[in-house]
Amino acid sequence: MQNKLLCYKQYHKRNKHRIAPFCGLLLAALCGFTGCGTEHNEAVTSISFSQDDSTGQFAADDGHTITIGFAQVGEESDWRRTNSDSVRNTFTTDRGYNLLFEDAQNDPDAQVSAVSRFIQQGVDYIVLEPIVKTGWDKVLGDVQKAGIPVIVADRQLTLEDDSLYTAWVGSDPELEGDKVCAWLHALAEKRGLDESQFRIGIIQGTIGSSPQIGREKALREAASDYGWSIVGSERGEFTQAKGREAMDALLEKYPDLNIVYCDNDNEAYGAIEALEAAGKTIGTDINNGEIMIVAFDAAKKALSYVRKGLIACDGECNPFLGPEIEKVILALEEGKSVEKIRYVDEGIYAGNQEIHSVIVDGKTYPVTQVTQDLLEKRVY
Ligand code: GZL
Repeated sequence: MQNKLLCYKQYHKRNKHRIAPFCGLLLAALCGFTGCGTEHNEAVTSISFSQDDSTGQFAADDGHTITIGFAQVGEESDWRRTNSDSVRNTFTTDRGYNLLFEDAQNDPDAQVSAVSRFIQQGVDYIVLEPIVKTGWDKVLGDVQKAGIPVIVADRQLTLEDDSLYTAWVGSDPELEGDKVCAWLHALAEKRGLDESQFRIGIIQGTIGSSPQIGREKALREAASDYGWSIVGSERGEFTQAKGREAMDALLEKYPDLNIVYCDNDNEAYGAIEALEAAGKTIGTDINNGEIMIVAFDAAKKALSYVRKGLIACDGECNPFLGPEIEKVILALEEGKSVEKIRYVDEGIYAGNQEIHSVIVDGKTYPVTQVTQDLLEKRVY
């Protein structure tokens, strides 16, 4: 591994993220830009990282570890498990990290308590994937007073004071929804379907989570634009079991429903089970009694269902956030400023090339056809 020694001065452990940009300039002046000049403050410690030329990733050379408190949502879905693996595989001990992993099991109060514990544990950074958008002002205020930078990932949160977090990286769920709805509209136009006959049931993810709110907002706006009917919604909690229960309830209440909008793949797996058990035919020929399913995440298993025609369209949600979070942390360690909000790239998948691309807010997004070759190469 060719190492580019990254050597810099760390001021005070707690406040480097706050004063580091200034400190970096001051130290650069003092050290004549050598990066590793003489110390000017007993609190200053010298840390050197090596950067692997092939991966571009850094690792601490001298045993210095960065302690990270990670407050994870739970293990409700394939997406979440892959997301947790991405974080665990990034912040390993041999790469210079001490990862304190707290799984809140989808309990918002437990997640707030975990963040409070991180303060007591004196972590260097807190990484939070908030179960729901609200309820974070008090505990993140305590975190700010303790001088610990917060990186929010995956889901968004609503705060009175945005200075309570340093950076956010993740998906844009409303755009994910816009793409899938644009695909539904394009399919209707291509096939000459009467969109006023769309009777859509929603299987909702965790109520109050940004993906549930964003994906549903996109659907309701599209329904209003194109004259679709949203017949009802049931809670699926992003899980397969609840997704099945939700589908059973929707079928019971709305027997003429013809499209199911699942907030994630695992709910779609449950919906497929329920529809097949009810003797329904799943497909896109809704004029002849088939029921069309669309979903989000684009996990490998779901894409195999897309290929089989069980899921008509799947909006990708990128779970590989570990390396993206690390980029933020290493930038802060180097005293650099970081983007406040950064969205990761995501695609949209369908079983055929009937619709080649969709346009959302003037931007064109290619629709990827799920082929056997794609499935074999799919990591997640
Ligand atoms: C979306 C993520 C959602 C996934 C679900 O960013 O938070 O939570 O879509 C997961 O699979 O449970």
